[in-house]
Amino acid sequence: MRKYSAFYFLIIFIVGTACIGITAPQITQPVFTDTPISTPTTISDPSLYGSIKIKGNSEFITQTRAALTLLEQKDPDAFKKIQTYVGIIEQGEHSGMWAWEIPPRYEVGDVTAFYSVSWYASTIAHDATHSELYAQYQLAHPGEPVPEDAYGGVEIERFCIGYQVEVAKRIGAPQSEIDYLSTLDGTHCDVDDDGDCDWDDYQNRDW
Ligand SMILES: [Ca+2]
Ligand SMILES: [Ca+2]
Repeated sequence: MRKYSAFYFLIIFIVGTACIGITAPQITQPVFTDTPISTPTTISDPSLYGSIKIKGNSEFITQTRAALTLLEQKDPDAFKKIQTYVGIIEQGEHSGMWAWEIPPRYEVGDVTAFYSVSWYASTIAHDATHSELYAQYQLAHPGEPVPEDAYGGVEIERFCIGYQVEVAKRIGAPQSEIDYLSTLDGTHCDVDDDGDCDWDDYQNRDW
């Protein structure tokens, strides 16, 4: 008889424990059921980072996500500007900001994207500034065409490089990248050295 008593005690103990085990998750069930529905949909599409659409091969998407993560973590203000003024980041032959497109698109060549994560990140901030200037002019002059010198040209390049240096420092870019940026005088966009920054220059970009 003593053996049976011990047996029943054991059964009750197990059932009792099991009941607690079942009851506890039921209380928090709404949390557990809500989370798996919303989270995987955002994680499962690596080509979306916040509101930014990334277009390119898988290496490009991985590199772009790394650059955006660095900006988001180390320079939230720059990341906020990028989210506002860049809708698409697309792998391309050259690097340049298509500010007049809807949404604005930053086209990036592999030379720029794969030089380093910090370099790539700082160029995204640089080109978001071109797009920001375009959008600001448009907002201030509704219905008017946006002149090129409102968002491009040597003076604007200097302004964007200045901002890029600040971002590079905040995201912990190596000194070599900061030193290189400080050598740029804004004329890097004039690739064929004829005094302007036009379509010919864009086509001749090796970055
Ligand atoms: Ca030129
Ligand atoms: Ca020209």
